[in-house]
Amino acid sequence: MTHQPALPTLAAADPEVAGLVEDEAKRQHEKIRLIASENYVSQAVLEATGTVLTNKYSEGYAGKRYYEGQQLIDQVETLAVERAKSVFGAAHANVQPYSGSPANLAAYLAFAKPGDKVLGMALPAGGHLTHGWSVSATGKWFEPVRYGVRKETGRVDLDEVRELALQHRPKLIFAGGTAIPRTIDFPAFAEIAREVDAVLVADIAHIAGLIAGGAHPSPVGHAPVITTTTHKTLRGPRGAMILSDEEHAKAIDKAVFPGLQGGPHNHTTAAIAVALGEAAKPEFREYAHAIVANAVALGEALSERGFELVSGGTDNHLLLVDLTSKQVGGKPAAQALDRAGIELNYNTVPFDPRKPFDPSGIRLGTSAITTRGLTPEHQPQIAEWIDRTVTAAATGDEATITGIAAEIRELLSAYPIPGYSA
Ligand code: DSN
Repeated sequence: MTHQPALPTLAAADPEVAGLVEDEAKRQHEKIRLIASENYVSQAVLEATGTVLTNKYSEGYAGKRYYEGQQLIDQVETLAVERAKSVFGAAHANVQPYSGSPANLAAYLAFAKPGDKVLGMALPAGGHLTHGWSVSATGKWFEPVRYGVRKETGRVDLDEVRELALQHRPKLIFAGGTAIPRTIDFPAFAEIAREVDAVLVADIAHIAGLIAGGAHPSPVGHAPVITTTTHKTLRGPRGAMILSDEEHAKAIDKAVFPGLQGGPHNHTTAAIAVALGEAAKPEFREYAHAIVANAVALGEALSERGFELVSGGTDNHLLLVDLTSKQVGGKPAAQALDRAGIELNYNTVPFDPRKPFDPSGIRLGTSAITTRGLTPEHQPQIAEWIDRTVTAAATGDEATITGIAAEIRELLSAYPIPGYSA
């Protein structure tokens, strides 16, 4: 098995880097990837990413560039923009943000001034750093106000969001985050934003693919500004986009360039166009629904084994598990699971008494294993491996962990990943 496309020139020119890439491909093949923000892109997306488009500077937008030679780049970017608008039903799309954090920063630059209040979900409750968390520039340069989830339900407390919005009258309200296992109520957020005249920014980085595939309600028509990465459930290259209505389009474009960024990464733009082409196909709808079916099945199997799921389950691709009752911290559990062949990340849970670097929980997502072809029938076995590994981690039983890694390699040998084959 080798990396695909094959890397003979790289191997000859720089065997050290080629060797690391080959080893990473093998590592990805041999692990059950449950990192909720990761996926495996198609061979076509991989190929588009590694093209001569990386050689071109194209500051500006199609038809209005600061460099010559844009005959083809303009077409590539226009294709990505038109496909984004069509897949999501949005009036406007900017496909240039380098990743999710710069996309969110563009929303700040477009619609707020330093010192303005912004309302976002607290990081330990499931929000993102760029929604105003204190260590982020967004929490230092703006005045953050934070909402959380209800302790009894683990779900966003919309009454609290409304009260905070009325009390603080923020310029921006962020809906969305990185560890939210439940459907986001975009119409309710929109009503609150309207009441206080704030710009609602829906950060759909985690659920963009589910929205594209009809497995989560869309914020289009509710949030005038929508930011997203392109590499999570949407299964594109590492990158980002901002969708908006006509009213907010100009400010977004100005904020991305020249406000925050220089030249767009054209090879990434091409790969985003390819991924959006894939997302427009009927198979992608099946894929999006299969992701959710896998997450629900994995959640049920974990619950049956006594794992405590934040909010009791999931509506999307993501599960947040509180390991307190298993008497092991999230970090040692995640590290043991990685040794066992299951990669995920340790995560705070709402109202976590432990610190973010050593929290009580783990976060799981099913977009990558669904791409690989695993189905709900596989989830009881995955839950059993997780259970056995977590128990082994608590008792220091490394032999069990090594045995599970072999069982997992055996299963995965029948489910190759794109980008690594014979
Ligand atoms: N890294 C993203 C995630 O894992 O959800 C957030 O930045």
